[in-house]
Amino acid sequence: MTRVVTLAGGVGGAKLADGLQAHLGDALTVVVNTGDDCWRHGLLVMPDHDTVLYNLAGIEQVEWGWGIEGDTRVVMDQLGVYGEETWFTLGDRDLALHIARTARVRAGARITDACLDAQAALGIAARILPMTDDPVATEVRTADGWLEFQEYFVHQRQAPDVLGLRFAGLADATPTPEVREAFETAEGIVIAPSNPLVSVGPVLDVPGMREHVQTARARGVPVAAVSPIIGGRALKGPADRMLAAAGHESSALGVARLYAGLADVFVLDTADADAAPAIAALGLRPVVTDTIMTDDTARARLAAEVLGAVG
Ligand code: FO1
Repeated sequence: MTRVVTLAGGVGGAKLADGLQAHLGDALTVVVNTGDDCWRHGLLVMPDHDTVLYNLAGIEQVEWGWGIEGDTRVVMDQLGVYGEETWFTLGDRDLALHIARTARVRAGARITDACLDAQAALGIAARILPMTDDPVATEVRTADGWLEFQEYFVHQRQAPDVLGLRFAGLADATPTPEVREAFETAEGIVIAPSNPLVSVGPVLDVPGMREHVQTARARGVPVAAVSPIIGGRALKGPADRMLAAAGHESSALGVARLYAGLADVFVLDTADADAAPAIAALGLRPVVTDTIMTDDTARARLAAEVLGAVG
């Protein structure tokens, strides 16, 4: 089976990763963004890892794209009684992950090892690797100053205009040995349909990560990127507004420009088929298909198309 490494962030990346796992099983490695990670009630919460974890375990809350299907909020409600913040909602079963993982990390385990423990416990075939075990924190500049990512994304419901982005700690972060080894043995690389600025961007900008991708490409490993923008819009989250605010075109072509020189193939939705010639002019082979993953069948179908492009 082709060993594939996928770079992913939130919901879109998790859905494609789930589709890829259906085909690849343990030949899939997902390298996830950790810039959204945060400490809540003394516990380490890793939204992008955990969204992929629950999707690959088949227990994700599908409507929201995060958390566990059918989860309850008894602990959250009681935390409110004690005056704790409750705007960042953590379900009871989700809290169990944060308690177990935080306990392992406090006992000296690497974050990667604590994550791999949870994946094994949930019987997940693929591997989900944090991009680094070093602390990285995405921050969003708004008219009211710099906000922590979840304060912007959840508490302020992505309402403020994004005037800037920064990634505290990223310049000093290093890829884990597992991430380096995944790229060294990769036979295909997929950039998932995640936010190019705050999900895929931080992964690629871990010092040395782009070199890992380019070294793989130099030995013939194909790289396919999937557009997270369809008809100028993001299906979920603020990617379209963030792209525009950062001076990029909020379109499949605008995203393709960000991956030119890094990817060989660009997978875009039929809604944007007219952009294919301009994308080809960037040196990316366009693959036009239905990229909307409404259910497991659609996830596996898109994954098959993507694997066909890197297989
Ligand atoms: N997103 C929300 O819109 N509201 C929440 O209360 C919320 C809680 C939450 C808890 C755990 C977790 O892993 C994710 C959670 N998210 C919530 C989603 C999260 O903010 C996003 O998944 C990422 O940070 C953006 O990709």
